[in-house]
Amino acid sequence: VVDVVALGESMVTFLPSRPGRLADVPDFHRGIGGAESNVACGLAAAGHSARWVSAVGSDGFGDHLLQEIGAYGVDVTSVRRDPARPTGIYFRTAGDRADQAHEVAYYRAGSAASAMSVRTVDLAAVRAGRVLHLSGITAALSGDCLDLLWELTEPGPERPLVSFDVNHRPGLWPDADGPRVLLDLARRADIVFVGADEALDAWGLHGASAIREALPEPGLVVVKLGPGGAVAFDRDTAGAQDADGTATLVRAPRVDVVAAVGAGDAFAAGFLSATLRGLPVRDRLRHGHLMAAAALTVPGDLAAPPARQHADRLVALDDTAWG
Ligand code: KDG
Repeated sequence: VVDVVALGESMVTFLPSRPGRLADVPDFHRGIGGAESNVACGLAAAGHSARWVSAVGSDGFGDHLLQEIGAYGVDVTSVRRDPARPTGIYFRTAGDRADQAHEVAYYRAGSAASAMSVRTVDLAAVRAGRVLHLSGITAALSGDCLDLLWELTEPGPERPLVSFDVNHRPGLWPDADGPRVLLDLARRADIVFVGADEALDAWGLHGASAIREALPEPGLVVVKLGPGGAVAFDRDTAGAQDADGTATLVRAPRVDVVAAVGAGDAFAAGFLSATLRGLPVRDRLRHGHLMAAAALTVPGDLAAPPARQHADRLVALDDTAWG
């Protein structure tokens, strides 16, 4: 059994060589992006067995994604090569300063991954992990991709623990259905990751408790509060009479942010790694923050996480070190 399977589209990313608007940037560095494969890479780097399931074109960018993600130790053997469709790519600016707009230009409509469906994806390979990590990005890619998520989140004996990162990307949704669909999907998951800002944008929900009330089903809901940290509502381990579950808030370490992109994925990887190790919720949040801190301090999506022994020592520091 693999520890974690992550399913979703990955893309070759082009990052500007210097600050500025996309209209002005003269050249770009190539990187890799993809929320779900980022989570798989983070978990593999943290010592877990991880598989990424997706589709890429039979093109050089597809080769590049398989090489790079495979080099993290992620099993890429279930990624389909599609000779008829290209690998998606995207360009973005860092948008790290508050006064700087964050621009994203996707070239992914009609990509190989957007054609994933219950017919083309190896469902047994997707369900073979202890944890299946999905995100709301896939829901926006196509009707077939959305049907695939409904199938994978259908309750049943074959279903692994489903982790779902809401990842609301308004620019990807062709219509106004996104928020409603994302809420329905989140309600079918076992572990949900959502930013307080995206819950406000998508669902008009103010604050962590309102989000928790809107998601009564999942055993565990993690609401990310940016620099304020993250709060986990853990219904699974709460007493039967405690209908709201227990809430655990852990503040985030303060770091000099280079680029926020990838930080949510790194947080999910740290949290899931600690979950697989059976650690208590407070320590899962701390491991999430440590991996996110590493990702926040590099321009690309992925950063090498602290070694497990080192991370464990940081997590074990007393509450004064964690604010
Ligand atoms: O979380 C980082 C991702 O947003 C980035 O890698 C690109 O997957 C991506 C997307 O679809 O926005």
